[in-house]
Amino acid sequence: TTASTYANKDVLRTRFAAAMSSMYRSEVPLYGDLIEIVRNTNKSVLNDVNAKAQPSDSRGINVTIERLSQERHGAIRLGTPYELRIIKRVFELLGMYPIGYYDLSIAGLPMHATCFRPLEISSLDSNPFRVFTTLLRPELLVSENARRISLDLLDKRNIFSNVLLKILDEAEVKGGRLNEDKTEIFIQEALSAFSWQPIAAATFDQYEILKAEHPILADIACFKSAHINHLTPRTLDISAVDLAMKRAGMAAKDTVEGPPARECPILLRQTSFLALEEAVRFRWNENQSIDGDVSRGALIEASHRARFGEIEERGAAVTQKGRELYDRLLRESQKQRAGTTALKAAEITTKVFNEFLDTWRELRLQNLIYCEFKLKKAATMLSLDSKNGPILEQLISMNVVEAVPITYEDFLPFSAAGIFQSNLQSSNSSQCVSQSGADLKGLEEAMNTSISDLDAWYSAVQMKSLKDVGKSLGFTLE
Ligand code: OOG
Ligand code: NI
Repeated sequence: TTASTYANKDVLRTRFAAAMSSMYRSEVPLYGDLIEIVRNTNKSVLNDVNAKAQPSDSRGINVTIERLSQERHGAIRLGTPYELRIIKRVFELLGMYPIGYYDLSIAGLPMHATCFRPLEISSLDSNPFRVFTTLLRPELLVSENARRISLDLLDKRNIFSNVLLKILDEAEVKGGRLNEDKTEIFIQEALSAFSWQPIAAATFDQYEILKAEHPILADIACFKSAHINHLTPRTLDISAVDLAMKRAGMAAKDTVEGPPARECPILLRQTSFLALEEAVRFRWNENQSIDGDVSRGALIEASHRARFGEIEERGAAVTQKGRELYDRLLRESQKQRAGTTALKAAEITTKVFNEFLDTWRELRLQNLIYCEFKLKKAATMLSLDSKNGPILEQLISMNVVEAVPITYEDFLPFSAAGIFQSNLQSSNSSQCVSQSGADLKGLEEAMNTSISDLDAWYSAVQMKSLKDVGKSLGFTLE
């Protein structure tokens, strides 16, 4: 047979994300419970919106239930440039590309990150699966010993099967496309790189040394896979899900990361339930084989805490100006919040964020958010006059053009850091990292690809929509 049909990347990504979700559900059953809570909440929010006959985007909820019910992000922590380069190739076959740079050293973590996700709007609509992918920066570790042990462990491990590597090679020869008859095996082999491996690659001593330096370091370097450490469904009402999680007895974080609750949601609000204690078995010493005698008693039985459940509510993407305002208000509220209770902290944040306008119209007019412009009705004989202000605004008030806030598809470094910290119970997190700053070039070199710029991406989406609307109206909009 001539197997010349290639898999559609959007379909493949959907299958992969679903397979990963079911793997994680069986590994971490609490994640399954969380999915149920989120599904029920989303259903009732959408019912509400429909019952009130509001336009569905009045809260920035321009999302279909189809997209929503599959929407997830995951996170992995990689140890070496080699691992990152292979992962990049795996994601490429799934139509996911690196966008955005996240410096986590600002939070005392020896790593930086990017997000792999679809870049086309149609692909995002079909399945927006994204993976927050961090890479260890060994050069930031203060302890020589910890650096040596972790690099040694990472150097010895191989998280990818030969079958997977071969499939990647073959697909790339064909221009980065996967034969349909290879999809099942590809999904299985790729998934295994993200699966939980209950027998550690490190000895117990090595684990203890790295964990004392930083629990994240132990999580990155001591295992045989790059286990997915959480999978996050998107909710339309994070406050409601947060409450339901606590009612269901889950040990949830006490504060929600990101901006406070608003009429017009912006960026990203996130919270999580804490990482679970999971059984892990370690070798006594390096002479003991990992794959040989693993019967009970031959290994040290211990546990590790890394994997958790998270939820998020997505709002509008903000412009650079909006982002600067967000960052300033976040810093301000953090300063004022220091040492207060969670309840008080929420109050303070809400008050500080009053400065961030809260109607879609004002947000747009102040150039704080990005919008997609859509033609609402065929327009003939428009009486437009540039003396009456910007043409675009006239079209919007005449109901000819609609401005729909663009959903923020990415992450926030301070929120990520907050999520990391809450799952580590580490007291000395900033002491193990030397001050150094962002290194976008370093991450790009490590993966041998350039990383798309976040702001440029949203700005291009907005511009394209303007151009399209202008074209159908027969003039140029800007
Ligand atoms: C990644 C944490 C960041 C998010 O949603 O901000 C993240 C990690 O814990 O490895 O997933
Ligand atoms: Ni996350």
